[in-house]
Amino acid sequence: MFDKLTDSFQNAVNKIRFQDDEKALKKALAELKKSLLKSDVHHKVVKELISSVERDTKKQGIGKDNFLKALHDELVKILTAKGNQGFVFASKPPTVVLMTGLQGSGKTTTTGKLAYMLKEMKKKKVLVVAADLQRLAAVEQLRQITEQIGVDLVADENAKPEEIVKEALKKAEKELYDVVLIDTAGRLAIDEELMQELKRVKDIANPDEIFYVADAMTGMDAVRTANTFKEKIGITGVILSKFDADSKGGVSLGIAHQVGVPLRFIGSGEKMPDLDPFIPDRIVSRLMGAGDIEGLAEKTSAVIDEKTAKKMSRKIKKGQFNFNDFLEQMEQMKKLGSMKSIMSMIPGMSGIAKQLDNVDLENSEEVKQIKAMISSMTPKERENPDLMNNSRRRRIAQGAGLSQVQVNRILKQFKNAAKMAKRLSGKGGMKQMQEIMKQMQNGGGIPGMR
Ligand SMILES: Nc1nc2c(ncn2[C@@H]2O[C@H](COP(=O)(O)OP(=O)(O)OP(=O)(O)O)[C@@H](O)[C@H]2O)c(=O)[nH]1
Ligand SMILES: [Mg+2]
Repeated sequence: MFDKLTDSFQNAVNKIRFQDDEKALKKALAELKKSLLKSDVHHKVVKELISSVERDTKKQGIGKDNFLKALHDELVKILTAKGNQGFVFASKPPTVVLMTGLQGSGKTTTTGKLAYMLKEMKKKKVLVVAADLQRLAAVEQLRQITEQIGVDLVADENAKPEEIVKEALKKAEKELYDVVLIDTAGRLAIDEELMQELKRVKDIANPDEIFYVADAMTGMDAVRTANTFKEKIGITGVILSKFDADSKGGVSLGIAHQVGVPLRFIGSGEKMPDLDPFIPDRIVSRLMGAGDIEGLAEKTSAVIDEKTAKKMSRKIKKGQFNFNDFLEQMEQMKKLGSMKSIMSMIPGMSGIAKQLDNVDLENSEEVKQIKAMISSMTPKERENPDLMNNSRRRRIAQGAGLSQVQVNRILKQFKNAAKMAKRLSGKGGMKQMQEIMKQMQNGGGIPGMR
């Protein structure tokens, strides 16, 4: 997610040795400045960062460690604005959140993502409210999203947004919802009439939080419009959507500082799990290539049920991992979001994450074929693929729309993968794993899967 920025920081840090002179520091700072500007970080923010890092490094003595520490501390400072971090619940439920933003910025998608996160990770009872009646298809879009994630919706195409919000709050009170998320109409630009509507909704909703959803691809415009919304209706947090499409990422470094409101979440894809909390010290750790173990642990522990994980690892150790387990694992992986964002949270793996740019595990041809094949197999065969003789294999291939060669190849791959997993889970497995990672990094692909 932050590949380019991480590269910039590493390049700068590499310019300076463990003990060094002023000339080296100047070089490192120049490199840092150049690459930050290239990543679209605002020039004022860059200037402040550079001068503080220079001052602090000199004060502590010029060298790699002190430079790193100064950079780390300064980044945390710049990314931190007064206010809440991540999602904060009101002391008395329900926590009411108003979602605002320009047209097409990603409000509705982000509302769905927040609802999904609160339901799946925090086990909260969430109510979504469709207060966008500008666009005819808006209510339908929200209906589809909430149905998909299994969250309740209050909508009425014929009522005014204020009325819907009133009704939703009553319902939330009565039925003990933990969180109410209000999706509002988009504005093409800062339009007075719609601003007034938003103010009326705000007055009735009396929200605990007002999030401004900004499209990361709009760069500096995101900062400007966020500032206007802050002035006109007051916002308590910014969410940057479409961060996956914004290859530079610089706007995320400046926005909290420039708007004076914390950046709370980052949207990194179109799917529901593609939303990450933006917690400054964790982000800095990721930016410096040190991963985010805390974030990873939070994500996996909420999604992966411990009992299943233990059962799986026992099976893997015995080499008993079968096609039923495979389907179960795929379901769990789906809840974690993109492979790329997971990899970038593991220390030292940001390099690999970069190469996973276009890997969509769920929709890859390979996985589609495997799923088609599994759906044509009987439960017994899924448990024990050796039961399938030639004629069964032919039938399965027909049923799945595959050739028999493809079926045989998948079965063989699966056997190899199970063997490899067994080996890796045994003694010295970690070391072998590292070897494999190294091979992958050199562009060799996943051994045993080809
Ligand atoms: N790649 C990517 N696409 C996103 C992200 N968030 C939203 N989108 C896409 O952006 C488009 C607009 O998103 P919406 O959620 O409908 O935006 P909106 O702000 O509700 O739009 P209006 O209701 O018309 O104002 C959709 O196609 C989304 O799939 C993201 O984080 N990454
Ligand atoms: Mg919308």
